[in-house]
Amino acid sequence: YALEKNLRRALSEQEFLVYYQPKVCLQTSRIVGAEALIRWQMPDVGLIPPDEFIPISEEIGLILPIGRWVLEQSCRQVKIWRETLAPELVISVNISPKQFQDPSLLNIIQQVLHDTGLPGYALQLEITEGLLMGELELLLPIFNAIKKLGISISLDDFGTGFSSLSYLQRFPIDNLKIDRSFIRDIPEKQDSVVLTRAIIAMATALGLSVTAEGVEKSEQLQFLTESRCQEMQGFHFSKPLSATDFENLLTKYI
Ligand code: G
Ligand code: G
Ligand code: NA
Ligand code: MN
Repeated sequence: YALEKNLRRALSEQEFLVYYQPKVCLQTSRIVGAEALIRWQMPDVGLIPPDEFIPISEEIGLILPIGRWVLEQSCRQVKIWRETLAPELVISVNISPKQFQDPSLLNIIQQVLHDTGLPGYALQLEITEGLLMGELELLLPIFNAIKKLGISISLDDFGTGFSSLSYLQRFPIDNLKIDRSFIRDIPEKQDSVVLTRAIIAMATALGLSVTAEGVEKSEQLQFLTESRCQEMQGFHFSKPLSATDFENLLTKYI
């Protein structure tokens, strides 16, 4: 209960921060995107990671205002970076399944794009496989409306859930994000090597782009380049950074 009270206060007292982790194009080695990752700067305690407060925020419904705040904050920031440092930067925002159950999600997204001036094609939504197990009839219209705004959709943590590959045909998905549990064991574990190659081949055949997350070593980078993966994210390149640090990184890459 104390946590719940603190979380409500965090929202009104603006104790949340957005961190940004770069996504790098394997072909050009340039930063092409950023994933927005929320942090809680709790007074006298320090920086609290999302794993410790997103699940409870989902339970108590606070994920709706928090999710809206992250979307607005990160779209506003990336609009500025596109104008000053990186004209083609795309922002990826994690969207909880609970946000998809909210009938006003589409309105909120439209409102945020309007208020921040960010074009829809500069926004990507990261969703998880669990969401796609919901009712197709309810979800598909929302997905289609999102796509009409030019927004792209990425399937996060791919390979870990109860993914049915038919989802990839039924929903207008643009990108697969290979879960870092596969990348972690490359090149040591043959299973992970084979599965990652297969995921990239399948995605390519379906016309989807692929992002590898959790890239930590240059051997992994080399493997992904040879396997024609398009994008990578991970500590090998950078951990998630504050807006100031991300901006410094962008400045170096001009
Ligand atoms: O940044 P970190 O690796 O600690 O993130 C842990 C988890 O929290 C990740 O799975 C990430 O998707 C999730 N997460 C981070 N920011 C957000 C957010 O703004 N909204 C939602 N729904 N999840 C987030
Ligand atoms: O579930 P999701 O993909 O949204 O998780 C993003 C989280 O992954 C972030 O919290 C980030 O800190 C973490 N992360 C990003 N890159 C790496 C990496 O190279 N290694 C590890 N162990 N974690 C990473
Ligand atoms: Na994510
Ligand atoms: Mn992920």
